[in-house]
Amino acid sequence: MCYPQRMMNVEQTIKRGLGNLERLQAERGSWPSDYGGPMFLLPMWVALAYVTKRLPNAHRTERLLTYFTNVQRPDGSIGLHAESTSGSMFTSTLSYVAMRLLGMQAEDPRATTLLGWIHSNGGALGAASWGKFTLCLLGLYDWKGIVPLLPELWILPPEAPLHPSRLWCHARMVYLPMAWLYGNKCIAADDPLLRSLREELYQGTYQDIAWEAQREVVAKADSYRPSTAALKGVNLAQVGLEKLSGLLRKRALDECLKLIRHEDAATHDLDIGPVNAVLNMFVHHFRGSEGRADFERGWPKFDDAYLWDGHDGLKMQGYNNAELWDTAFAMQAITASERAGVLTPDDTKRVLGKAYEFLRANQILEDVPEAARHYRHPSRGGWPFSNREHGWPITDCTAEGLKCALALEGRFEGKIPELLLHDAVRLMLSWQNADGGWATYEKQRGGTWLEALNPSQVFGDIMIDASFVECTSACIQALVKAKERFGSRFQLDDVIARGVAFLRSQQRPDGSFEGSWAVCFTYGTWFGISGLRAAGVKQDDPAIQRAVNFLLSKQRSDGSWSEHGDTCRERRWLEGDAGHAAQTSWAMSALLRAECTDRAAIDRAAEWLCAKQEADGSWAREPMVGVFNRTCLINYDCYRHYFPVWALAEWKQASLSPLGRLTSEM
Ligand code: LAN
Repeated sequence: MCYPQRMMNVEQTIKRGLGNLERLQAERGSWPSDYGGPMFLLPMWVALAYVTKRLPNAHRTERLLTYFTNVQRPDGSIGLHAESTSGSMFTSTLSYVAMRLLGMQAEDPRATTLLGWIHSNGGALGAASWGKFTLCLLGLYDWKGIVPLLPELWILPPEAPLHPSRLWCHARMVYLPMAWLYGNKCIAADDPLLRSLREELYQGTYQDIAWEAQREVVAKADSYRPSTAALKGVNLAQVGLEKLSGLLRKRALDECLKLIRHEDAATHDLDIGPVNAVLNMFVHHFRGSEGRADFERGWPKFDDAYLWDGHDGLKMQGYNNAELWDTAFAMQAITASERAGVLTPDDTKRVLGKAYEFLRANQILEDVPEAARHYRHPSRGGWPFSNREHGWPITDCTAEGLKCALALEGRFEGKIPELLLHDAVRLMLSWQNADGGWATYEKQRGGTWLEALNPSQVFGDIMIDASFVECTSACIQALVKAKERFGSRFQLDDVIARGVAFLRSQQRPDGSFEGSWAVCFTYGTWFGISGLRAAGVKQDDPAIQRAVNFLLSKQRSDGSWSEHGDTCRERRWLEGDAGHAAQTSWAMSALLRAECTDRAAIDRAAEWLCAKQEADGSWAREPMVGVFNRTCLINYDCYRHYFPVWALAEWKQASLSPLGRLTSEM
């Protein structure tokens, strides 16, 4: 394609893409979207609804069953996530139970194929630990058959290396209600359906199962992190300690409950994520009349926030929503289009004005009450992933939020006060780790050795919050802008330099950076290059050159990039089936930011993105690219709407500059 024609093509694509973004924007300024994918969440919620006699009405039940059916794999199983390439005993077992609790007959072919898969893959006794735990609550598995989750850990001195406050906040907040429920050995009231399930799930008679022997049993399908010798030792010790638990149990359970209720209050009952949202409600249910008020306050939050009726059925989302995160990226795609001269500030006034208002309305203004006593880091000035109501600020969400706030400062009424921007900077500084990087929610608290005690079996790297390429890059980018804006008010040079050193230390021998929160090397390398370049690392620096060469080596002949979702679990590049718009956008933007001299490669990517746009300005639904804990994919449905626009805007901007450079790219 000749140059002027390509330029026009790109410009029209961006304009159509922005029209689409404007259409999808909600009145409150954000971009609500489907955040489903993980398959262990919905069955846990169904279990709760069943136990508490709150099963949904016929229409919603149908939508739930539609979802289970849509994600069922050709072999009858259900995977850890909706696009898994293999079945999981954990999610297959829980989904089978959920489908039956929702009223599906045992003879229904969807149930029989699922159960057939379970039985021919070793049986439900091999479900991963969180599956066994959920079955225990339903009385479908015996508490003797799981490794004890000692509530007493919570009353250890906080300095103890095994104190749960050292865990990654997501693991900590899941194991907290688990400890309470385990400590009380809670079991739902029995009924004929549950009795029948006890016989359906296991081959042989339920009464004859040797429960103690099942503690470490795990199906091959669920064994991503098999027990280490250290974990086996700790498990044995816990079994011994459980027998002695009498004296301290009440105190420990009281402490757990105090922390659970604090989490509910601090998050307006949303809780940090869908797992503890369900488990905390189980706790309140089993507290009986004492827990009634807490339960009634929390229950509506599932409908308000976690449940999403999508194109493939009614599902439980991985978070209460992804709105702040999506809004911050959409805003950056739009401001990049302004810089590229495709739109004027007048054109974007409405959409950016609303988005800015959402940003302002969702910055966190206060620390949680008695933060330290409840193991919470300060929050004030931070931005969350979803909304202020949720209340847990995150390093890179704060960084993306701050970047947007600074870029749009002074353009709209109802300005974010400068003092709150200072608070955001200060919070980011307080989060920097000793290794120079940034983790997700908190500073690193526990040693990396704790991962050897990961009891989840199906997830990797769940135990501690440690520095990540993405979080570090985002914080560097934001702090560079803060330095431009606030001058010498903050001492940022050394902070940024240490961040750069961390990023450099993470580059792999092949030049790539591994991403942890999306698939995978295109995402990580986009962040790696962006962070280094924002900090002033030159385009001819060997780190940049190596990263560029890596990306070029992975470009497909049609100009796109495509990494398969299993890349993250295998930690090596696996080529995807077809060009992927979000991944192509990351790679292309990375090359532009690196001032890659292979313009032809970049132009091919731009043409590919233009050709793939739909008539309404969107890009078609594509394989999920969000990921957590190495194994579970999650759907960031808006990525396909704004990342291509953003990358194309950078392409246009670079094409306009005499040296083919992005001036102020980020
Ligand atoms: C998220 C969502 C946001 C995400 C980003 C901000 C995008 C990332 O850059 C840092 C990590 C973070 C905060 C993240 C971590 C893991 C989460 C919380 C999730 C993917 C959403 C759901 C997931 C959570 C762990 C799901 C529940 C499962 C457990 C294993 C507890």
